[in-house]
Amino acid sequence: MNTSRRKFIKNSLKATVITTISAPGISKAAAILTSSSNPVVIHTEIQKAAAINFSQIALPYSYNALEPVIDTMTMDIHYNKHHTAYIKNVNDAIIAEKIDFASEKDFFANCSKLSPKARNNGGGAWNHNFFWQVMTPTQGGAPTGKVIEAINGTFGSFEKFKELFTQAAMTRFGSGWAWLVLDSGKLKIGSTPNQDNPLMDVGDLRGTPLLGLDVWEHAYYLKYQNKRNEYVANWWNVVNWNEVAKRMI
Ligand code: MN3
Repeated sequence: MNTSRRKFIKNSLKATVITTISAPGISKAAAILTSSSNPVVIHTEIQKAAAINFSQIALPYSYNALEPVIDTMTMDIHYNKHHTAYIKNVNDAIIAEKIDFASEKDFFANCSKLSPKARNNGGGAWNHNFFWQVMTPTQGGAPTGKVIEAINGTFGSFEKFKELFTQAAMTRFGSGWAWLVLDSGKLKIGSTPNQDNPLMDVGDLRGTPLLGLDVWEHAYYLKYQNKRNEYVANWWNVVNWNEVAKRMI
């Protein structure tokens, strides 16, 4: 966290404490202030309470809902084992390393300063919450409205867009993600390694994620084994274009 931001938070917290104390009936904050001669202690106490905490969203559909594209066992293990572990591990890191960013946005914008544990598990926590939401059993097919207009305007056609996105997914060596992002009003396609994402201050691909595809082997190996190309080709049938549209602000 940079100095000016630290100062800002410290000052705003101080202001909060003073305001609180001037109100009657809030004895706890007053007690902290009066019992301590060191204002830094107050700052630390309050900042801990405001620290970020990642939580796992409820899966928006049942484990078998994306069959036959994503099989039930893969969905169950992916959500209940892999994703749950990322959530637990990032929250452990936040506590152990006293990470005190107040928002996910700030956490990722300062990712280059975090430990590998915080960065990798923070990415894993966020990326999967995103991934579950951009899939649906009831849609798939082609996007409409402003999404198709933007895609056609940038890539020429939906087919060309799918070709470029598939290329990003296929050429990501090892584990990672393929993304469609909005960067300063422009659509971009790219990929990130491991659990990195375009919100992080690392790597070349930056922007607001609109669509993301997990290409870790754990996402497809039980059903597709080494055939990542078939997984990617079938995945278009479960893309939730309404969620993509919501993120295009
Ligand atoms: Mn995964």
